[in-house]
Amino acid sequence: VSRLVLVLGDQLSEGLSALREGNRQTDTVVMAEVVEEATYVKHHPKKIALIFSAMRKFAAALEDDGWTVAYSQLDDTDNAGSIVGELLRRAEQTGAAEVLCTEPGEWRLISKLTHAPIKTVILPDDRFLASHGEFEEWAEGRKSLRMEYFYRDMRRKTGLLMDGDKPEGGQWNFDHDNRKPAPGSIAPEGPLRFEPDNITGDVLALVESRFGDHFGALRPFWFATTRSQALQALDHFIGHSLPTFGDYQDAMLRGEDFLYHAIISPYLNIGLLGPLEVCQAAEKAYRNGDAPINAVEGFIRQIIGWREYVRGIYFLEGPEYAARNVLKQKRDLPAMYWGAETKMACMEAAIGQTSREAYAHHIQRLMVTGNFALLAGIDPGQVSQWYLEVYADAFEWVEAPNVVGMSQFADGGVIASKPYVSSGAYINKMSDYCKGCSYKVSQKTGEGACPFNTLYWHFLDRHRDRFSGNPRMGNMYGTWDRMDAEKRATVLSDGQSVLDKLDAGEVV
Ligand code: FAD
Ligand code: DLZ
Ligand code: SF4
Repeated sequence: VSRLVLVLGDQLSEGLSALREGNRQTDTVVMAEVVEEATYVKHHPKKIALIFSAMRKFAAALEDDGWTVAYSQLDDTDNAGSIVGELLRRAEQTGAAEVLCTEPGEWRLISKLTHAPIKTVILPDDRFLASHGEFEEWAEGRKSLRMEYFYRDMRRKTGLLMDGDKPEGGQWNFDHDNRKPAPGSIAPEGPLRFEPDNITGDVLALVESRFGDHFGALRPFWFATTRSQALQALDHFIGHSLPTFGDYQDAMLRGEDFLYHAIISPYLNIGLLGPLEVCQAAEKAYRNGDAPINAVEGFIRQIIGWREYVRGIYFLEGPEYAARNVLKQKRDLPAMYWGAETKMACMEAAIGQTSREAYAHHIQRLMVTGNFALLAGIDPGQVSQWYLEVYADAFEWVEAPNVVGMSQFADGGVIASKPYVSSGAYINKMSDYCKGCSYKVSQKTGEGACPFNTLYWHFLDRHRDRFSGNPRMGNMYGTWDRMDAEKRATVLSDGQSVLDKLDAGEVV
């Protein structure tokens, strides 16, 4: 009997479990550009274009490989508009009575497939290093689920950067050598860019006409859209940026959107690259003497550590995780997140490049836009939706733990042992944003004071009950309590005026 083999827009991997299990003689692959997936949040136009273009090229490659592919373009007149709708339509066309698919990266879609009125077999997504079972076993009985210990297990499991049963270089983690502020003059190579071909050109025209109202610039579009291009982009990173990746991983500079970052998360997350091959390429550079251990260890940790760990948390914690809001923060997301005017140079830089490139690096996401949202008491659901919309690499399995958990502490500390909050001093140390900002980072109170400075204390003060007993936050509360009472009152009232301005829709 014939079956349908579903391949979703972020499952563009030759070795996908559903393709391995399917039969290219008798089954039909179903791939569909659908309005429901393109608009369940209003994704950045570059993200939609990346996915559609890569889907079209992946479908063509499957056909070359002997598969029959039923591919639906978004504007096909009979397109049913949703994944399940398309499966039912293709089932009727082909007479197939069963769907084979690989587990989607989002509870929303898992639930739709589970409840579809056609028999659907969901296979594990084994493009990750740790299965759900392995993660559950690791998590079982632990008081706290810290990434570092999970990461060490992944090093042992993969053999990456191992020297027998010991970590290469004598330590598991070289982060004390990383995190330098960026020096004044650097000239990072940036990511490899690809000229759109005809297929991408068609997709760009489609996205422009259908999703032109979504936040962000569609052009110039330069993402890799095939596996072979993604491999070139990886090579380019390993050759040009990996050696300095560790040093400047946390730095931020005006006019430098990419620094020494890899810009491979969109390719990893849609399946054009696999995590192990990426790490092996980095390890090879180390073994050949082309990149130092601090850079290579740091890079590998992001992928086999953080990336696998957040996925484990997403599936371990269940469908309700993304909606958590333990701090009960309720404020609406300010218009500056959608490009409205702001006087804060750091926010303008991070949001501006997000709009242009559908990209910002980890520290911009965590310590600028994320930090501000947390300090300003923004509803974490709205914050999470923003991240899911604006980044080309955002899929809920990776976005939600990073935003709801790591950045907004809305999960109550499953991921982070304390909230990632800071005053303006951290941003000033790691970036050149504060020079030329309308606010003064050194000013703690008054009209021109950096909003991070006043909101930082406002946040700690209003969440005192929850955090003052946290041993990692004792110093912060100690500093606050030693400030004289009058100063504290001024800081709080200045912080409150920033919040009042946000509530009134005034420019901050
Ligand atoms: P590099 O800095 O060069 O790192 C290499 C790779 O490590 C990345 O490609 C990525 O695959 C992996 N990685 C690094 N950090 C993380 C992490 N915390 N979680 C998972 N993988 C990681 N990453 C996403 O892929 N999708 C998201 O939706 C996403 N949302 C985020 C939201 C917030 C608030 C924060 C703080 C981080 C988020 N991240 C997300 C993690 C990180 O910011 C991006 O993976 C990274 O910026 C991607 O750019 P890059 O390829 O240049 O990464
Ligand atoms: C994100 C996305 C978009 C924009 N469009 C499609 C689409 O048209 N067809 C498709 O199969 N997948 C798309 N995707 C990816 C899915 O939303 C993704 O598989 C789920 O969010 C689970 O990770
Ligand atoms: Fe951002 Fe404050 Fe620095 Fe301005 S002064 S760039 S608001 S940290």
